[in-house]
Amino acid sequence: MGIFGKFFKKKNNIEEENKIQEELKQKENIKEEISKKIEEQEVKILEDENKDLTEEKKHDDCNCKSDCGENCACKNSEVQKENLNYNSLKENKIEVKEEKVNISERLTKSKEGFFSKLKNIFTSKSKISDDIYEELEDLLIQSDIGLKTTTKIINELEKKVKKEKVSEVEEVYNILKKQMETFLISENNKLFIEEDKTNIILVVGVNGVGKTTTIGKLAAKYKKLGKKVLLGAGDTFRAAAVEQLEEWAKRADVEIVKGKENADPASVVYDTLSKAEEIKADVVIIDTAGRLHNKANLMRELEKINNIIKKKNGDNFYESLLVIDGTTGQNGLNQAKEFNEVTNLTGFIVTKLDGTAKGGIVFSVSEELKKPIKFIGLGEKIEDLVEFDAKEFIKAIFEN
Ligand SMILES: Nc1nc2c(ncn2[C@@H]2O[C@H](COP(=O)(O)OP(=O)(O)O)[C@@H](O)[C@H]2O)c(=O)[nH]1
Ligand SMILES: [Mg+2]
Repeated sequence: MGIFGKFFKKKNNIEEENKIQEELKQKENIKEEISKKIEEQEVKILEDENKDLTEEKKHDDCNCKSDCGENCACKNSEVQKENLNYNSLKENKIEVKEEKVNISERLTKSKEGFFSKLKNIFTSKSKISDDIYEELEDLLIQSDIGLKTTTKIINELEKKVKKEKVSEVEEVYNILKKQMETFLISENNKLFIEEDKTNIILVVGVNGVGKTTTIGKLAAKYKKLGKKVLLGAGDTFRAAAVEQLEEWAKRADVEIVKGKENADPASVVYDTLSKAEEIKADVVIIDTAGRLHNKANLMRELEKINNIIKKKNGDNFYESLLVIDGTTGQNGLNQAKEFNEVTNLTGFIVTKLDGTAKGGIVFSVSEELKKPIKFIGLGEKIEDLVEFDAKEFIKAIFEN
């Protein structure tokens, strides 16, 4: 082959190679697009599942027979009367000593959003008029406090202002502040963790609200207090869920019991409680799956888990905490109502309050379900879970 022949052959080879490279690149792009589409689809399925759970409204034992709105008191009225038998508990509770997280700083979004507007309503008026109540009503609803709780707040405020013959606008603001504090249930808002026994904490809630993260944070807290902590990986729907809890167990330096993927969650709970007996654990925290297709499934699953706990724990008290994502607004309240129907909740944990300008859900779950918020999540790190203190919370959002 002459020099030109060689040159053209080389040129052809290069062209061939470029073509192959181009084809490979195109294939890579298509692959990327497909996996993006699959991912989007998966997220949508997940969202739909969670929506199902909150939107499915079967009011079997509700007299209103229509769609329960905010104003329906069907189940709530019973729930409100429900009295947890805390008195039977011994007094030797273990207190969680908080590492000081600056709540006020973490709630900056809420303060800048809703609560600064609240202050404006009062500072922009020189005398008390209906405008104040109207603007206040709009703002409370916007902030996810919900119609029912908002109406109650406004009515009580108006009554008090009239009764006490208040004439200063600033005084109305102070009354509102005190009143909102009373809406936050402060009885039994500490976790009941006793000495010399195995304390069980069951953690429930829909997917993505922050259950596993919160469990990791709780585990670290009790470990720091010198307790023997055991985690139960009851979310067996995905291998990744077990791995995530395992990661947290490592971080908090505590033990974990896990089943195989798709194992019966109740059997994992059983194994966890057996292990707890064996190692004499002080605190057992059980993770559960939120990816349940509908209320019937959820009910069955939780009933099984609760039965196993009762079998092992007898009639002894155990914590059953619902985790609510603070950024999901009134959806969170609907979830609380749904879960409250199927399991005897002992309190709530509201997460992601660092990421929302509307902290209103804190007021509506506490007021409507008459159960305490025990912890709030203020970030993704291990120390970002703080015991809920109504006074401190009000102070943080009402003051600059
Ligand atoms: N900003 C913020 N993110 C949180 C908080 N709690 C949980 N998360 C995040 O929420 C996402 C879902 O949490 P995960 O624990 O997996 O939820 P699960 O499905 O209920 O177990 C994760 O990315 C967490 O880091 C919180 O208090 N603040
Ligand atoms: Mg999880």
